[in-house]
Amino acid sequence: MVNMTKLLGHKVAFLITSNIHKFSEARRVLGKFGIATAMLKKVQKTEIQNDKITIIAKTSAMEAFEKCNLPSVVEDAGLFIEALKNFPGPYSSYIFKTIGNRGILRLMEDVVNREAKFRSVVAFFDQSVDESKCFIGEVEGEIVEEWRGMQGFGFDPIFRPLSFEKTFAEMTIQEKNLCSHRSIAFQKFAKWFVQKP
Ligand code: ITT
Repeated sequence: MVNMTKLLGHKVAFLITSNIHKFSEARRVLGKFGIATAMLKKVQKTEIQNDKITIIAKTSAMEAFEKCNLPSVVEDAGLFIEALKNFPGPYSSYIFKTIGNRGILRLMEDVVNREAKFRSVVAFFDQSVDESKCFIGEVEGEIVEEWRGMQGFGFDPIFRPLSFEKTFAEMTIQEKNLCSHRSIAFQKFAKWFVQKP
């Protein structure tokens, strides 16, 4: 059987996503490890009734492998706001599409504790593993008082990582990759993936 994680001598990660920003961030991280990244557009997402992003990512990677028969990488991320009891967490996509950043800022009006974190789970599945391999990255930070920055996507304009002055949306991809949840998770994945036979 052809080893699809290697093409023309290069390691290739097939990232299943419909988010081009996510792909651009991941591609740069994996490139540093000599891994090429191909984006496979997510056609349909099964709505899993589960509040753990790890389980969502693991299941999505297995489903993707079943559908396309390629070694599949899926990344699922969420924003967890402490004062809101970790909301929106696994519901981040839905909340972003509905109330968006303005809605989150409204919920956070007059809230003193602004602590929040992003969590990213990278899941890999192919015929060589019994269950999806998972790699987790987290970044601590805060929800800023006012929307700042035009770059990035999603909650980037309202999240400032600890020890940085800028929000994610005020950073270039390279700057965001110095500290982001996604970058940490993909680096862990890359270290495992380059060793994989
Ligand atoms: P997929 O096609 O890969 O699923 P997605 O955009 O739906 O892409 P996720 O489910 O992983 O991505 O993310 C859930 C939501 O959390 C997403 O809609 C974004 O708005 C937000 N999000 C995830 N990562 C983020 C990041 O690095 N910066 C800002 N917002 C992020």
